[in-house]
Amino acid sequence: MNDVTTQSRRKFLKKAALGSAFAGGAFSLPVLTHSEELGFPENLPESMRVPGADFSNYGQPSEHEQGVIRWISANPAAPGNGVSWTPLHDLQGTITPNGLHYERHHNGVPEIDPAKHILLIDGMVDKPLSFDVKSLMRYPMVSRTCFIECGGNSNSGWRSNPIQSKVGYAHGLVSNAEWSGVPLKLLLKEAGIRPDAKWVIAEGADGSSLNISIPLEKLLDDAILALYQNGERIRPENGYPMRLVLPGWEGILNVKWLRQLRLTDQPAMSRDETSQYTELMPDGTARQFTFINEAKSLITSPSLGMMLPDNPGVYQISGLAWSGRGKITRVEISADGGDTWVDAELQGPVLDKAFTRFCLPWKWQGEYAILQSRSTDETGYVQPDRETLIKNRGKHGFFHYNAIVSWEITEEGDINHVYGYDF
Ligand SMILES: Nc1nc2c(c(=O)[nH]1)N[C@H]1C(S)=C(S)[C@@H](COP(=O)(O)O)O[C@H]1N2
Ligand SMILES: [Mo]
Repeated sequence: MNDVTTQSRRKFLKKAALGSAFAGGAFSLPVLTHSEELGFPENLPESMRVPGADFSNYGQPSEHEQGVIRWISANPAAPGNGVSWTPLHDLQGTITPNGLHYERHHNGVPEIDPAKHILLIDGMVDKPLSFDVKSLMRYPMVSRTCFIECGGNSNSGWRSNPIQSKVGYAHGLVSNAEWSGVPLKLLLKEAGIRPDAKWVIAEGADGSSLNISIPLEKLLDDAILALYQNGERIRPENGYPMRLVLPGWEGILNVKWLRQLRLTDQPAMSRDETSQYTELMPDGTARQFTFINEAKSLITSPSLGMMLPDNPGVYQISGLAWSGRGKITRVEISADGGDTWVDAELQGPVLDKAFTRFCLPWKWQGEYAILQSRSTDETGYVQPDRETLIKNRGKHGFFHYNAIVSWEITEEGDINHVYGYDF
């Protein structure tokens, strides 16, 4: 952004004290009169008097919703390696439909016959155990709604220029589902944990034989061996027939197509915890074993790719917040690039380590604005702005980007992604 314009806009915003645009409920919502104009039901179209389409064995979204898709960014040089993004900008509420849960595969989706798949628990245990799906189905199950987020989500934020992608296609390597399955602690205790066991090396049955080290503590806390996703059996791309779900912990640890858990006294130091999923810090050392996804939030509407058509008009600001440390306790919204903040409403129930939807009506009078959201979790952690994140972590980060996202609203109602004013 040009400096002179930045300065004058900044002054203008200060004067306009945009925070007041949120205050009170002193504006009225438009009254809907369309049903009267249509003359419903006398003018019912012929197509509505005859029977509609047949029953179906498995429902699909309306043909009018075909644009609501996971955006695929795959690596043509390495088939099976890539991601597909959840279209967060097209969704409401907090649950990600199974067909739209983001995907991250290192070597494609394996075809697994559930009748032949076995999970082995071995290493530092009293007796190694193996479980097939049928035997697992007899264990007591729990259900838990939580997000899973790739450590590489939002990493375009580290670039020096803000990318102009829709929210989901820049930040949608995160999804939120109700996972049902067997608490891992039941299975580990049954195998008998030796006193010196500290780590568990988890391995998937896909071609990449992904293996990753997980502190035993987490598996004894709230980890689930999930068999169901939003009520139905896990989708092949999300780990069918079974996967690890570690609420609040980085995506890579949520091993899909899980086939082995080996208890050890030290981490494996595998590729995905040394050369990958570690972060170079400003002093040249690397952060490793950064398990937790820290608090984050995004305004999903209005957001890039949309427009503000009514000038002036009332808009419902809506978005998502989540934290791997616990519950979201607060989301604040700014329309002036972070000078003033107003609390958004959190839609309940607010769940631990899960998406929380926030909303706030905003009266826009055609002025230049920068919309931002900032989340706080129950530990008191506050989502940082980009400047603070870079100060703490350096400029060359790749993983764990959780800075405040800024949408620039022009006087014409166009929306752009910006990094704010001063950085
Ligand atoms: N076996 C196996 N597990 C895996 C992966 C993989 O490639 N193979 N990818 C990991 C990564 S990096 C992420 S972010 C999550 C993605 O889970 P999802 O595809 O269900 O969204 O799975 C993790 N578990
Ligand atoms: Mo990931």
